[in-house]
Amino acid sequence: MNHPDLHIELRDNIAIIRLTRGAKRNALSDGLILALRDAFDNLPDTVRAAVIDGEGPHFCAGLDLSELQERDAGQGMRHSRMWHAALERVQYGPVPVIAALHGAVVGGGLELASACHIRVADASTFYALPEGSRGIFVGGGGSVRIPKLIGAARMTDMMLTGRVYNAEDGERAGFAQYLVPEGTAFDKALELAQRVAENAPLTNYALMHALPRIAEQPADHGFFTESLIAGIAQASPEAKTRLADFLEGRAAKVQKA
Ligand code: 1HE
Repeated sequence: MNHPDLHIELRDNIAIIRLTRGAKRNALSDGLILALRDAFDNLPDTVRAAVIDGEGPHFCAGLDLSELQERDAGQGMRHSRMWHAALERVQYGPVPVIAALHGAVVGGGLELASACHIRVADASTFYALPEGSRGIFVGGGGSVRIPKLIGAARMTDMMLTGRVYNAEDGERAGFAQYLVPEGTAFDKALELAQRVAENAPLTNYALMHALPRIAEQPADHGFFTESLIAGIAQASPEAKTRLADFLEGRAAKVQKA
Protein backbone atom coordinates (compact mmCIF):
# COMPACT_ATOMS: atom_id res chain seq x y z
CA MET A 1 0.00 0.00 0.00
CA ASN A 2 2.92 2.39 0.69
CA HIS A 3 4.15 4.28 -2.35
CA PRO A 4 6.66 7.15 -2.27
CA ASP A 5 4.41 9.34 -4.44
CA LEU A 6 1.22 8.88 -2.42
CA HIS A 7 0.69 10.15 1.10
CA ILE A 8 -2.31 9.05 3.11
CA GLU A 9 -3.26 10.80 6.31
CA LEU A 10 -6.27 10.23 8.54
CA ARG A 11 -7.69 13.37 10.14
CA ASP A 12 -10.48 12.15 12.42
CA ASN A 13 -12.85 10.38 10.05
CA ILE A 14 -11.51 12.00 6.85
CA ALA A 15 -8.82 10.38 4.69
CA ILE A 16 -6.52 12.86 2.99
CA ILE A 17 -4.93 11.30 -0.06
CA ARG A 18 -2.18 13.41 -1.59
CA LEU A 19 -0.19 12.89 -4.77
CA THR A 20 3.34 13.78 -3.68
CA ARG A 21 5.22 13.82 -6.96
CA GLY A 22 5.25 17.58 -7.35
CA ALA A 23 8.61 17.64 -9.17
CA LYS A 24 6.98 15.66 -11.98
CA ARG A 25 3.70 17.58 -11.68
CA ASN A 26 2.12 14.52 -10.05
CA ALA A 27 2.28 12.59 -13.33
CA LEU A 28 0.57 9.25 -12.79
CA SER A 29 2.99 6.36 -13.21
CA ASP A 30 1.62 2.82 -13.29
CA GLY A 31 2.86 2.32 -9.73
CA LEU A 32 1.05 5.44 -8.56
CA ILE A 33 -2.21 4.40 -10.23
CA LEU A 34 -1.99 1.01 -8.52
CA ALA A 35 -1.22 2.70 -5.19
CA LEU A 36 -4.34 4.86 -5.59
CA ARG A 37 -6.36 1.73 -6.24
CA ASP A 38 -4.94 0.07 -3.12
CA ALA A 39 -5.50 3.19 -1.03
CA PHE A 40 -9.23 3.18 -1.78
CA ASP A 41 -9.42 -0.59 -1.31
CA ASN A 42 -7.89 -0.34 2.14
CA LEU A 43 -9.49 2.69 3.74
CA PRO A 44 -10.20 1.98 7.39
CA ASP A 45 -13.87 1.41 8.29
CA THR A 46 -13.87 4.58 10.38
CA VAL A 47 -13.34 6.81 7.32
CA ARG A 48 -16.47 8.68 6.21
CA ALA A 49 -15.13 10.85 3.36
CA ALA A 50 -11.90 11.43 1.47
CA VAL A 51 -10.09 14.44 0.04
CA ILE A 52 -7.63 14.03 -2.81
CA ASP A 53 -5.14 16.71 -3.76
CA GLY A 54 -1.74 17.19 -5.34
CA GLU A 55 1.54 18.57 -4.01
CA GLY A 56 3.23 21.52 -5.73
CA PRO A 57 1.94 23.96 -8.33
CA HIS A 58 -0.35 21.54 -10.18
CA PHE A 59 -2.99 18.99 -9.24
CA CYS A 60 -1.93 16.45 -11.87
CA ALA A 61 -0.27 16.41 -15.31
CA GLY A 62 -1.93 13.12 -16.28
CA LEU A 63 -0.33 9.95 -17.52
CA ASP A 64 3.41 9.66 -16.89
CA LEU A 65 4.50 10.11 -20.51
CA SER A 66 7.98 8.78 -19.75
CA GLU A 67 6.44 5.32 -19.22
CA LEU A 68 4.70 5.23 -22.59
CA GLN A 69 6.78 2.52 -24.16
CA GLU A 70 6.16 0.58 -27.31
CA ARG A 71 3.05 -1.32 -26.39
CA ASP A 72 1.10 -3.54 -28.71
CA ALA A 73 -2.65 -3.12 -28.94
CA GLY A 74 -3.40 -5.76 -26.33
CA GLN A 75 -0.96 -4.25 -23.81
CA GLY A 76 -2.39 -0.79 -24.45
CA MET A 77 -5.88 -2.08 -23.80
CA ARG A 78 -4.82 -3.75 -20.55
CA HIS A 79 -3.06 -0.58 -19.44
CA SER A 80 -6.27 1.37 -19.96
CA ARG A 81 -8.24 -1.31 -18.10
CA MET A 82 -5.83 -0.95 -15.18
CA TRP A 83 -6.68 2.76 -14.98
CA HIS A 84 -10.37 1.88 -15.23
CA ALA A 85 -10.08 -0.53 -12.32
CA ALA A 86 -8.25 2.02 -10.17
CA LEU A 87 -10.58 4.95 -10.90
CA GLU A 88 -13.57 2.68 -10.45
CA ARG A 89 -12.40 2.27 -6.83
CA VAL A 90 -12.40 6.05 -6.48
CA GLN A 91 -15.90 6.51 -7.88
CA TYR A 92 -17.47 3.37 -6.44
CA GLY A 93 -15.39 2.99 -3.30
CA PRO A 94 -16.62 3.12 0.28
CA VAL A 95 -16.91 6.90 0.76
CA PRO A 96 -17.47 10.14 -1.16
CA VAL A 97 -14.29 11.70 -2.54
CA ILE A 98 -13.71 15.43 -2.86
CA ALA A 99 -11.00 16.61 -5.25
CA ALA A 100 -9.11 19.79 -4.36
CA LEU A 101 -7.94 21.16 -7.70
CA HIS A 102 -5.31 23.73 -8.56
CA GLY A 103 -3.02 24.43 -11.51
CA ALA A 104 -3.00 21.80 -14.26
CA VAL A 105 -5.83 19.27 -14.23
CA VAL A 106 -4.97 17.69 -17.53
CA GLY A 107 -5.27 14.39 -19.37
CA GLY A 108 -5.36 11.56 -16.86
CA GLY A 109 -5.41 14.18 -14.09
CA LEU A 110 -8.79 15.32 -15.37
CA GLU A 111 -9.86 11.68 -15.63
CA LEU A 112 -8.93 11.20 -11.97
CA ALA A 113 -10.77 14.39 -10.97
CA SER A 114 -13.84 13.31 -12.92
CA ALA A 115 -14.01 10.04 -10.95
CA CYS A 116 -14.41 12.04 -7.72
CA HIS A 117 -17.82 13.06 -6.41
CA ILE A 118 -17.21 16.74 -5.74
CA ARG A 119 -14.58 18.95 -7.37
CA VAL A 120 -13.39 22.15 -5.71
CA ALA A 121 -11.19 24.27 -7.98
CA ASP A 122 -9.12 27.26 -6.97
CA ALA A 123 -8.61 30.24 -9.28
CA SER A 124 -5.29 28.85 -10.65
CA THR A 125 -6.95 25.71 -12.06
CA PHE A 126 -6.94 24.92 -15.76
CA TYR A 127 -8.33 21.93 -17.61
CA ALA A 128 -7.06 20.34 -20.84
CA LEU A 129 -7.02 17.07 -22.73
CA PRO A 130 -3.66 17.10 -24.57
CA GLU A 131 -4.18 13.51 -25.71
CA GLY A 132 -5.66 14.85 -28.95
CA SER A 133 -2.40 16.54 -29.88
CA ARG A 134 -0.13 13.78 -28.52
CA GLY A 135 -1.53 11.20 -30.95
CA ILE A 136 -3.18 9.17 -28.21
CA PHE A 137 -6.65 8.91 -26.68
CA VAL A 138 -8.10 9.13 -23.22
CA GLY A 139 -7.76 5.77 -21.48
CA GLY A 140 -8.70 6.39 -17.86
CA GLY A 141 -12.45 6.51 -18.28
CA GLY A 142 -12.49 10.10 -19.55
CA SER A 143 -14.66 9.39 -22.57
CA VAL A 144 -17.36 8.08 -20.24
CA ARG A 145 -17.09 10.47 -17.29
CA ILE A 146 -16.04 13.81 -18.77
CA PRO A 147 -19.01 14.19 -21.17
CA LYS A 148 -21.27 13.67 -18.15
CA LEU A 149 -19.73 16.80 -16.61
CA ILE A 150 -19.38 19.10 -19.60
CA GLY A 151 -21.14 17.37 -22.55
CA ALA A 152 -19.64 15.48 -25.48
CA ALA A 153 -19.45 18.59 -27.68
CA ARG A 154 -17.12 20.46 -25.29
CA MET A 155 -14.93 17.40 -24.79
CA THR A 156 -14.70 16.87 -28.55
CA ASP A 157 -13.66 20.49 -29.00
CA MET A 158 -10.99 20.19 -26.26
CA MET A 159 -9.48 17.12 -27.84
CA LEU A 160 -9.67 18.36 -31.42
CA THR A 161 -8.38 21.88 -30.82
CA GLY A 162 -6.33 21.61 -27.61
CA ARG A 163 -8.65 24.15 -25.96
CA VAL A 164 -7.77 24.93 -22.35
CA TYR A 165 -10.46 26.02 -19.89
CA ASN A 166 -9.51 28.40 -17.11
CA ALA A 167 -10.96 28.04 -13.62
CA GLU A 168 -13.91 30.37 -14.16
CA ASP A 169 -14.95 29.03 -17.57
CA GLY A 170 -14.33 25.51 -16.24
CA GLU A 171 -16.75 26.00 -13.38
CA ARG A 172 -19.37 27.40 -15.75
CA ALA A 173 -18.84 24.44 -18.11
CA GLY A 174 -19.39 21.95 -15.28
CA PHE A 175 -15.93 20.66 -14.39
CA ALA A 176 -16.09 21.85 -10.79
CA GLN A 177 -19.01 22.40 -8.44
CA TYR A 178 -17.05 24.97 -6.38
CA LEU A 179 -14.69 27.77 -7.42
CA VAL A 180 -12.61 29.30 -4.61
CA PRO A 181 -9.73 31.81 -4.32
CA GLU A 182 -6.23 30.63 -5.19
CA GLY A 183 -4.65 28.50 -2.48
CA THR A 184 -7.90 27.63 -0.70
CA ALA A 185 -9.13 24.52 -2.56
CA PHE A 186 -7.83 22.09 0.05
CA ASP A 187 -9.40 23.97 2.97
CA LYS A 188 -12.75 24.13 1.20
CA ALA A 189 -12.55 20.46 0.21
CA LEU A 190 -11.81 19.48 3.80
CA GLU A 191 -14.70 21.61 5.08
CA LEU A 192 -17.03 19.89 2.59
CA ALA A 193 -15.67 16.45 3.51
CA GLN A 194 -16.41 17.17 7.18
CA ARG A 195 -19.95 18.17 6.24
CA VAL A 196 -20.38 15.05 4.05
CA ALA A 197 -19.06 12.87 6.89
CA GLU A 198 -21.97 13.99 9.10
CA ASN A 199 -24.51 12.27 6.83
CA ALA A 200 -25.72 8.76 7.47
CA PRO A 201 -23.07 6.50 5.86
CA LEU A 202 -25.79 4.50 4.13
CA THR A 203 -27.20 7.63 2.48
CA ASN A 204 -23.74 8.62 1.22
CA TYR A 205 -23.12 5.12 -0.09
CA ALA A 206 -26.52 5.02 -1.79
CA LEU A 207 -25.93 8.41 -3.41
CA MET A 208 -22.51 7.44 -4.78
CA HIS A 209 -23.57 4.05 -6.02
CA ALA A 210 -27.16 4.59 -7.11
CA LEU A 211 -27.20 8.03 -8.76
CA PRO A 212 -24.75 7.34 -11.61
CA ARG A 213 -26.37 3.98 -12.29
CA ILE A 214 -29.88 5.41 -12.27
CA ALA A 215 -28.66 8.03 -14.74
CA GLU A 216 -27.78 5.19 -17.14
CA GLN A 217 -31.10 3.40 -16.77
CA PRO A 218 -34.27 3.90 -18.77
CA ALA A 219 -36.68 6.06 -16.72
CA ASP A 220 -38.89 3.15 -15.75
CA HIS A 221 -35.92 1.17 -14.38
CA GLY A 222 -34.55 4.31 -12.73
CA PHE A 223 -37.79 4.90 -10.85
CA PHE A 224 -37.77 1.30 -9.70
CA THR A 225 -34.13 1.42 -8.54
CA GLU A 226 -34.88 4.68 -6.76
CA SER A 227 -37.76 3.06 -4.88
CA LEU A 228 -35.49 0.21 -3.73
CA ILE A 229 -32.83 2.59 -2.45
CA ALA A 230 -35.45 4.83 -0.83
CA GLY A 231 -36.92 1.84 0.97
CA ILE A 232 -33.54 0.59 2.19
CA ALA A 233 -32.41 4.03 3.35
CA GLN A 234 -35.56 4.94 5.24
CA ALA A 235 -35.70 1.56 7.00
CA SER A 236 -32.26 2.11 8.56
CA PRO A 237 -32.11 2.84 12.30
CA GLU A 238 -30.07 5.96 11.58
CA ALA A 239 -32.83 7.38 9.39
CA LYS A 240 -35.38 6.78 12.13
CA THR A 241 -33.21 8.56 14.71
CA ARG A 242 -32.55 11.50 12.40
CA LEU A 243 -36.23 11.90 11.49
CA ALA A 244 -37.22 11.81 15.16
CA ASP A 245 -34.53 14.44 15.89
CA PHE A 246 -36.12 16.74 13.34
CA LEU A 247 -39.70 16.14 14.43
CA GLU A 248 -38.76 16.74 18.06
CA GLY A 249 -36.87 19.96 17.27
CA ARG A 250 -33.32 18.68 17.81
CA ALA A 251 -32.09 18.81 14.21
CA ALA A 252 -31.02 21.84 12.19
CA LYS A 253 -33.54 23.36 9.78
CA VAL A 254 -32.66 24.06 6.17
CA GLN A 255 -31.35 27.64 6.02
CA LYS A 256 -32.07 30.04 3.16
CA ALA A 257 -29.02 30.24 0.83
C1 1HE B 1 5.95 14.98 -16.80
C2 1HE B 1 4.60 15.12 -17.16
C3 1HE B 1 3.92 13.95 -17.62
C4 1HE B 1 5.32 17.03 -16.51
N1 1HE B 1 4.62 12.81 -17.70
N2 1HE B 1 6.60 13.81 -16.89
N3 1HE B 1 -0.10 14.99 -20.02
C5 1HE B 1 0.37 16.02 -20.73
O1 1HE B 1 0.51 15.99 -21.91
C6 1HE B 1 0.79 17.23 -19.90
C7 1HE B 1 2.29 17.36 -19.92
N4 1HE B 1 2.76 18.35 -18.97
C8 1HE B 1 2.66 19.69 -19.19
O2 1HE B 1 2.05 20.15 -20.14
C9 1HE B 1 3.32 20.57 -18.18
O3 1HE B 1 4.31 19.82 -17.50
C10 1HE B 1 2.36 21.19 -17.13
C11 1HE B 1 1.46 22.24 -17.78
C12 1HE B 1 1.52 20.14 -16.44
C13 1HE B 1 3.22 21.87 -16.02
O4 1HE B 1 4.11 22.79 -16.60
P1 1HE B 1 5.38 23.29 -15.74
O5 1HE B 1 6.09 24.32 -16.59
O6 1HE B 1 4.92 23.72 -14.39
O7 1HE B 1 6.30 22.01 -15.49
P2 1HE B 1 7.31 21.29 -16.49
O8 1HE B 1 8.62 22.01 -16.47
O9 1HE B 1 6.71 21.08 -17.83
O10 1HE B 1 7.46 19.85 -15.82
C14 1HE B 1 8.24 19.61 -14.67
C15 1HE B 1 8.78 18.20 -14.78
O11 1HE B 1 7.69 17.28 -14.78
C16 1HE B 1 9.53 17.96 -16.09
O12 1HE B 1 10.53 17.00 -15.84
P3 1HE B 1 12.08 17.44 -15.61
O13 1HE B 1 12.76 16.16 -15.36
O14 1HE B 1 12.46 18.15 -16.88
O15 1HE B 1 12.04 18.37 -14.42
C17 1HE B 1 8.48 17.32 -16.97
O16 1HE B 1 9.02 16.51 -18.00
C18 1HE B 1 7.74 16.47 -15.97
N5 1HE B 1 6.36 16.19 -16.41
N6 1HE B 1 4.24 16.40 -16.97
C19 1HE B 1 5.92 12.75 -17.35
N7 1HE B 1 2.63 13.98 -17.95
C20 1HE B 1 -4.93 6.88 -19.02
S1 1HE B 1 -4.53 7.71 -20.37
C21 1HE B 1 -4.23 9.36 -19.92
C22 1HE B 1 -3.56 10.04 -21.07
C23 1HE B 1 -2.89 11.31 -20.63
O17 1HE B 1 -2.92 11.71 -19.49
S2 1HE B 1 -2.11 12.14 -21.87
C24 1HE B 1 -1.73 13.69 -21.20
C25 1HE B 1 -0.38 13.70 -20.56
